[in-house]
Amino acid sequence: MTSRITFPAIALACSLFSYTMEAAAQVPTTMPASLNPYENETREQRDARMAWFREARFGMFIHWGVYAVPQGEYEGKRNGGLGEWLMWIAKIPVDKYKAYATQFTASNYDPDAWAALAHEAGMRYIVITSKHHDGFALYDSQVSGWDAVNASGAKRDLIAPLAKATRERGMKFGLYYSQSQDWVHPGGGKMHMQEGEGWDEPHKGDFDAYLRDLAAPQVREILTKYKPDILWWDTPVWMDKGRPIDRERANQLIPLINLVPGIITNDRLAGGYGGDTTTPEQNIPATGYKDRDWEVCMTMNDTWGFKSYDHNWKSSADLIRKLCDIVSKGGNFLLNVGPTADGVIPPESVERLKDIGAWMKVNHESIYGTTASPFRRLPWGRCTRKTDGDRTTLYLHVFDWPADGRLRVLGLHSVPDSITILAGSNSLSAQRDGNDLVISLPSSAPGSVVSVIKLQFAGPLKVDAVTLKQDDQGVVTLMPLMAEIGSHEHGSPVASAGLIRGWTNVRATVQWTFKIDRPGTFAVVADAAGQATTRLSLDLNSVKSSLGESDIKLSGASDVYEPTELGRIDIAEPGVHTLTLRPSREKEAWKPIQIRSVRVVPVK
Ligand code: FHN
Repeated sequence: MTSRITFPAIALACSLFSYTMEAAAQVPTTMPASLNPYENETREQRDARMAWFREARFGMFIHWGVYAVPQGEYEGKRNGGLGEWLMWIAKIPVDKYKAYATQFTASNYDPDAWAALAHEAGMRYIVITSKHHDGFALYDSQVSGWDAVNASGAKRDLIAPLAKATRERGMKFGLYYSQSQDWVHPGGGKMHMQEGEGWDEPHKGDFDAYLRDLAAPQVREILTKYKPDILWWDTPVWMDKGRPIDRERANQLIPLINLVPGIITNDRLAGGYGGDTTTPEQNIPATGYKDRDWEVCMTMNDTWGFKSYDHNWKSSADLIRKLCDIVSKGGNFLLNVGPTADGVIPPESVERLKDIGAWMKVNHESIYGTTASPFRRLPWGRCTRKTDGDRTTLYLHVFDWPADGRLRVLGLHSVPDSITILAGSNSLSAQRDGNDLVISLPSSAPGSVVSVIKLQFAGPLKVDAVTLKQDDQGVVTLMPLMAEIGSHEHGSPVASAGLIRGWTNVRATVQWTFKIDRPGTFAVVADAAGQATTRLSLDLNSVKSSLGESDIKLSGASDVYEPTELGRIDIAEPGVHTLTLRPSREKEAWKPIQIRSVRVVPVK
C-alpha cells in the first residue's frame, strides 16, 4: 500500500542501521614495532591523523619532470605507453635522456595559478612528483646533481613555491617519491628486469647501495625541507629480495617517516607495508575497502606525464560521476595533471577542472567529509552521508533523472524531515511505497551532469542496504542497473539501457549482492548475447574463482539473447551473499558477453 507523506514531517523512530562496505582488500601485516611509527596508534589517534584526508576527498596529482620535454617521442618515433615511461620504453641511454633537461625550463610555471586551479576545482590537497622513475628531482638535492636546480633549464627549486601556494590556500601538500625505480642513478630499480640489470653503463650498481646512498638521503631531504602531509611511494620493484618478504630494504626508509609527525603514507613502499592508504590506480573498485582509507589515482587522458599526442580525454561529466562514485564508496579521488616542460597545465585539463569546480561550487557539501553510502546499490546513481550523533544527512547523486519524475530510493525506511535539491531552494515531497521511499522530482534535472538531493533525518536511519531478494519461487533476479562494477580505465562494462555491455577488460568484474532466505543449490542463468564461446568464473562471496572457470557458449550474435547457464552455486547459509562474474585469467579465452539480466534459480 502506498501512503503519501509531505515534508517536513515527523521522523519515525527507528533503530540505527549500520552498514559497512564489503572487504575487498587484504590488509597487509604490520611492521615490526620499532620501525612503524604508527604501530601503537589507537583508533582515536588514527582517526584524528586521517581526519583531514577523509574530509578532503578530492586532490590533485601532478606528474612533472624531464619526460615532458620529449613528450612521448624519441628519435622521431612516437612510442606508445605512458609519457613519463619514455626512457624505459625506448631504452634511452642516460646521457641522451639527461640532455633533455636543458629544455625543461619551467619558464611559464605559475605555482600560485596551479594551486588556485586545484582550489577552484574543489580539490583540498595536491601531491606532486618530487622524483619520478627517471630519477630527476624537482628540488635542490644535495645527494645528486640530477635535479631541477643543477641540471635543468629551470635552475630553481620547483617544489618550495608550490608547497607555499598550496598551503596558503588552506590545502594540504603531499610529495610523491619513486623510492625504488630509478633509471638514471647507479643501481636503481627497473621494472621487468632482474636486480642489477639495466640498458646502459651508468646503470651498473648495487640496489642496496642505491637505497642507502640515494633514496634514503633524498627521502630525508624532502621530509625535512617540505614537511609534506603525504608521502606517496610508488612501484616497489626490487624492494623485496625474496619470499617470505624480506623487510630489510623497506626498513631503510620506514623510520624516516618519523621526521614528519602525522604524515600519511600509502601502500606502495614494499610488499607487506600497508601504510595508511590503499591506492587503486586507474580503476574504481566495485565496493570500498573495509577498515582502510583509500584513494583512487587516475589520469584525465591516458598518461600521467605530458604527451603531446594523447587526446583521449575523459569528459568532465565522466570525471564528476567518477568523483561521486568513489566518494560514495568511502574513498578519495586523486586526479592527475601532466604539465608541459615550460610549466603549463594542458588546457584540456584546465577546462575539465573548471567544470568540476562549477559542479563542486553547488554540490561540495555532498562530497567533503562524507562517508560511504548506506545502500549497497542504487540503480539511478550514488549516495553519500554525514552523521552527527543521531542525525543523518543523505546526499543522493542522481545520474539518471527519472523520466516520470519519481525517484525510488530502494530500501529507505526512515522518513526525512526535509528534502531539498542542492541546486535549488525548493522543498520536495515523497511517498512511502512498501520498503521504499519515492521522491517527487521536478520534471527536469537542475544540473546537467549530476543533481544532488539532500535528505535530512532527525532520528536514526533505517535502511535495507541490500534490496535484491528471492521471489515466491525462490528466484533472485539481478538487473544490470543493480550491478556493482569494478571499473577499469578501458574496456569496463557499462550498465545502461537495461544492458551490461562493452566488457572487454579482463580485470573488470560485475557483481551483485542479494539476500537468500531459502538456501540451496542455484543455477546462475544469464539472458546473454555474444559472438563466441567465452570463459568466466563465478565467485561467491569474494572468494576468487571459488567455483573454477568454465566455458560458456554464447548465442553467436551480439544482439541475439538466449538464456545461458553460467554455472551453479551452493549457498548453504541464509543471509547476504555476493556473486561476482570474473573474466577468465587467460586473456584470449575471454570474449565479450552482453547481459540483459541474471537469474539465480533454485535447482530442484
Ligand atoms: O609507474 C608509475 C606511473 O608512472 C605513475 O606514476 C603512477 C601513478 O600512480 N604510478 C606508477 C604505476 O603504478
